[in-house]
Amino acid sequence: MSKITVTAALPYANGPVHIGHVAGVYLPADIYVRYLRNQGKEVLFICGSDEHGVPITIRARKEGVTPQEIVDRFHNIIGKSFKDLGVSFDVYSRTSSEVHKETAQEFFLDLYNKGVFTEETTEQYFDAEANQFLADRYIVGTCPVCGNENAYGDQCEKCGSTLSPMELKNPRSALSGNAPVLKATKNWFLPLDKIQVDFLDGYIHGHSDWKSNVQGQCKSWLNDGLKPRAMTRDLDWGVKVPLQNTDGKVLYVWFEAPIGYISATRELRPNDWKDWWTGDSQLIHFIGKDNIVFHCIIFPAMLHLRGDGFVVPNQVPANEFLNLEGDKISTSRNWAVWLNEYLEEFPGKQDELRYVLGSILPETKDSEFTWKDYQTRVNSELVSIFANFVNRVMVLNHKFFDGKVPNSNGAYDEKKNTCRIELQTCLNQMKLALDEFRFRDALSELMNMARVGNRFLTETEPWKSYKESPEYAADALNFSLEICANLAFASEPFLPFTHQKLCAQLNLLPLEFLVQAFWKNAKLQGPLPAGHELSEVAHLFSKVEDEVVAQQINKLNAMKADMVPVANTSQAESGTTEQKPEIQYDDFAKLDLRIATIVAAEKVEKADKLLKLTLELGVETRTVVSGIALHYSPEEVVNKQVVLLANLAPRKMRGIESEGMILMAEAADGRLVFVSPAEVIGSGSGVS
Ligand code: B3M
Ligand code: ZN
Repeated sequence: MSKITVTAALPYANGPVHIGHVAGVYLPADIYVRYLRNQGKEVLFICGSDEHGVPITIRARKEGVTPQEIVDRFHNIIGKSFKDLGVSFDVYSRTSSEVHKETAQEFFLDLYNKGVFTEETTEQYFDAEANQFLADRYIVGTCPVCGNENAYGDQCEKCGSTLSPMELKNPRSALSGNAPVLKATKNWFLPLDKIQVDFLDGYIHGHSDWKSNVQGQCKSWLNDGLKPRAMTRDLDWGVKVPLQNTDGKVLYVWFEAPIGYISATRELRPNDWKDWWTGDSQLIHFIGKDNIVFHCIIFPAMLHLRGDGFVVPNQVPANEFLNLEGDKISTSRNWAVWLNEYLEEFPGKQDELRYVLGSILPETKDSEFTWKDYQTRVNSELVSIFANFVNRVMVLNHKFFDGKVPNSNGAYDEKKNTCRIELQTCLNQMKLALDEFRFRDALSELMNMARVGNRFLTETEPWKSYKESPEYAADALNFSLEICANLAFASEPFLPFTHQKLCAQLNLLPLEFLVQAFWKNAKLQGPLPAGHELSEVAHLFSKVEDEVVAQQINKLNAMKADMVPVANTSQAESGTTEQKPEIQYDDFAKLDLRIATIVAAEKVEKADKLLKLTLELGVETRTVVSGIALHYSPEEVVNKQVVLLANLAPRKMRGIESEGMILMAEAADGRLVFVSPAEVIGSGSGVS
């Protein structure tokens, strides 16, 4: 039997994961791996934190800590939140580990010794003051396409153009603000142009079995013609280049991160890790659409050139993006539902989130999460159909048959056979959908099975028949329990917590062999033996109240508002930096802007972005909560003079009444800078 290595994209350890990550990558991957395991297949589920790359160094600079401190913090938060959601990795490793460094350097050296790389000396932007070469993200300038003055060296957030640093007009360093100089530097390039002809064209066109969104993106890259790409960078945070005289150079993050899958396998299976990456093993990558080129073009090219029997990816079922309440999910704008916060605020409701996200997975196009939809699906599907059916069956069995499985006696054989055909059809559809990575469709079949159960119970009404003809009630409830057991087995890949709870209620232990019997051939399991003792009844799901929805939407809007007003939102993933719609003077005149002096500051409990400030405005003092805690410590801001929007309606943030808002400007690299008077002036002075 072939081994199957299933990987999930390594999340950047520069922040927590949010529901977009879960729906894009981790939930579909977990459903699929559970499905394979339940069939008794040899599968490893591999993941870990991606701990190099510029986003991490940007956050470290913002917070004034080391990159290692950032990745240590978020590696643990991310790993715990996946575990608590039931994402069943066999290993969750990290790319700052020694085994990864060794594996990545070995891989590079192997290709180097095979003469794969071309050595090219190019001119790169260098910041003389910071004494370092500048990664694309650290170069800012005017976009040649749309004129945005805060475009990055690799991309313009305003018009979406992919850029190279040399295309920017008036480039400046995001580190020192100075104009960078061009300096010669040698790096090692992967000749993708050559590899395209030798291997990639055939490989990609050979995969007509890949999802159309994946094929489409790959073919457009091939049609544009691949270009050599540097696999080393002049940076100090990353895996060092394992060659002489390469100080200050690291492996390109997208060269070494996919090797993280290999090093994580090595960490897990030191003795036979290679068996999972060579021979007839299958390799399946679960990713988001922004990672397609790295998993379908660059990494396969690396594996192919490595040779030594390394396999190349067989399947890359990439998902599109999940949006949130009508807007793109944006970490920098705090427009996200963070997984760790959901798990904290909704204890024991992992499967509600798995079910709702599983029902809206962005498998072929972007999809939308709203809290209203979360409430509707939980209340009208999980509670009203699935849980309601199970609960009625369990209560009736405890009431009429002392909590034991009653005898079946053929009373409803015809109806039962019809139901069994329907249930088996649902299961066949479920299996087909899972084999084709259509997890939404597969999950909908689980709910269809529960609908069959509900209809059977309603048609047979054992609570009525019990009085006159208890044998009818017995037959009906025996079969209803059979459906419950099949629901328990079928739910395992999707709702593992519900699977456990339902099997416990049915007193079905040990589970493994029962679940495998069900999934091995996707066959319905027969009735439970008469007399089998059931365990206590327990509610599987509870309704989501309107207040919960309102509270979550308020939280989102408050978090968005917490983000201090910035001169422009040139942050990654944000909207446009376009000028806002024109206003009249009268509109401006409504603003009461004052100079205020910060006389006290403190962190806000459990809100790593917020500082509580006490401002003095001449005769009065104000309390203002501001989202600058990641940028300034309380000590740094005391005695600063700021501009306060004094007549902004007060609002509660984390229980604190915030009376106004201070103005901040945002630098291109994301730093927040105070808007202050050019010289000290009396507090309370008006600004106009
Ligand atoms: N760290 C995830 C991202 O681009 C990236 C995946 C690496 S998988 C090797 O958001
Ligand atoms: Zn632009």
